[in-house]
Amino acid sequence: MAEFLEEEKKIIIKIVYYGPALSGKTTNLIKLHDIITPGQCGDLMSLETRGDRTLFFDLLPLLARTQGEYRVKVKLFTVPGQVAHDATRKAVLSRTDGVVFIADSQQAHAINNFQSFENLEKNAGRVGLDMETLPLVVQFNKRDLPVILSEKEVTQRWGPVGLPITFATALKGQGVRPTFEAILKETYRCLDKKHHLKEHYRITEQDLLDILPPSTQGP
Ligand SMILES: Nc1nc2c(ncn2[C@@H]2O[C@H](COP(=O)(O)OP(=O)(O)OP(=O)(O)O)[C@@H](O)[C@H]2O)c(=O)[nH]1
Ligand SMILES: [Mg+2]
Repeated sequence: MAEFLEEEKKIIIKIVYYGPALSGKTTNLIKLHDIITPGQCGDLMSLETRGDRTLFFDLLPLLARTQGEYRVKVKLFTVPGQVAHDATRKAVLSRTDGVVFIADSQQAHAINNFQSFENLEKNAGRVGLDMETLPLVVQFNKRDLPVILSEKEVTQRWGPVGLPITFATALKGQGVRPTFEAILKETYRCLDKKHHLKEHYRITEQDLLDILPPSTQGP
């Protein structure tokens, strides 16, 4: 639920990276932090980590430049994927405007992905988010590993869920940007419908996409 701070002329949009343990949620934020220019990107804050594991959450604050008087802040969060941290996942998910679900492409992780997606559905319900209308993009990460589901298998299994699917090797930065662009578009569409961002605030989809620097090559 985007926050509209009328006095400060600021709109805050929240996007949460969700998914099973070690699927690459934090890595996606690290790579976005690497490519977005410092003027539009704050520090990546990682709250409590042990080794690779997020214990609480990560936060990356981004700033979109707009034509109108309102500024838009986009806050990216990750949840801790480990099963035990369900209460934290629920708290981080609360009031989000969009979700990127990071799945692990390895065959051995196929069940974990579905369980984590079911956990997302359950927690969305608990915090009053409607999965039917929530902007959502699914990324299949770790495409560089040897024993993974093929793109065809992923599409067969996840296609019926009816969500946009992207493929990534976040560790090398591949696919991170298209995934972020996809969730920005989905989230903009949803917020514009609800709050008339373009008409009332002169904020366009392109304003959000311009958080990313112009793409020079590939993904
Ligand atoms: N081979 C490979 N490894 C990756 C890729 N993306 C992330 N990793 C590695 O996977 C491990 C976990 O990545 P994280 O980004 O910390 O995973 P996470 O989803 O934030 O994990 P939790 O915080 O425990 O939920 C790290 O060692 C990453 O370097 C990828 O595309 N390919
Ligand atoms: Mg993490």
